[in-house]
Amino acid sequence: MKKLIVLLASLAILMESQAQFKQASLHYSFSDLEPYIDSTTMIIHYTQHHATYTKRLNETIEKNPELKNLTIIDLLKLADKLTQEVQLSVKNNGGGYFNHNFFWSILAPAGSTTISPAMSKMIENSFGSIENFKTEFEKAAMSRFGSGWVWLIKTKNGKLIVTSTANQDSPFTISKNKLGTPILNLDVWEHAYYLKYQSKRASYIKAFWNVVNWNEVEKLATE
Ligand code: MN3
Repeated sequence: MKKLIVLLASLAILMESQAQFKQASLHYSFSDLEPYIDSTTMIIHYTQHHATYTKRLNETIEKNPELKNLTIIDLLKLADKLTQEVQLSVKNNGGGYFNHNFFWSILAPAGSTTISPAMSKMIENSFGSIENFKTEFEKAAMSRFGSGWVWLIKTKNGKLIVTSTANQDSPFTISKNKLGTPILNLDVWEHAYYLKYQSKRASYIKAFWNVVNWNEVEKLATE
């Protein structure tokens, strides 16, 4: 069954190869984040949820050729200025497209990366300690009502802050956060954890720390 889903998804991706926005390829296999993120969740999340946002975003771009050739970030920043229907699609499908590509990039198999001394220093400078940072991030993830995302953002002055967004909003579509660059995010939609963790969002959030790609986070923080 899993093989069939992967095969069908691969065909769909092949057919979409002419589209402007494409799902980022994963740097690990669907099962590599086990046991913290299970492979069935990864398969459904990547080949169904993320694929659908991507497909619908491309359909919106096809229907609105004036939006062609913008980067996804420029498109998200522009969302507020678009007509309501296009704005909704850009926020939901464009946000879903970007947020997931970003999420896949900051994940890695457990034990494959660690927080470097430089990254630790950066976190300590903003939160006092790694532990305080994790507590604040977990609190934001737990208190996000309904569906959404939690973010670690580097602001223009270099300070790191934690914030959360509803639905598929991103730091680029939320005006108060537009000045920041995301360097880490976590999907707290139920589809991201329900198969394994059911209603225990807190357990999923704790498990997430095991599969963070700290090399990528540091790269984003120092770009
Ligand atoms: Mn998701």
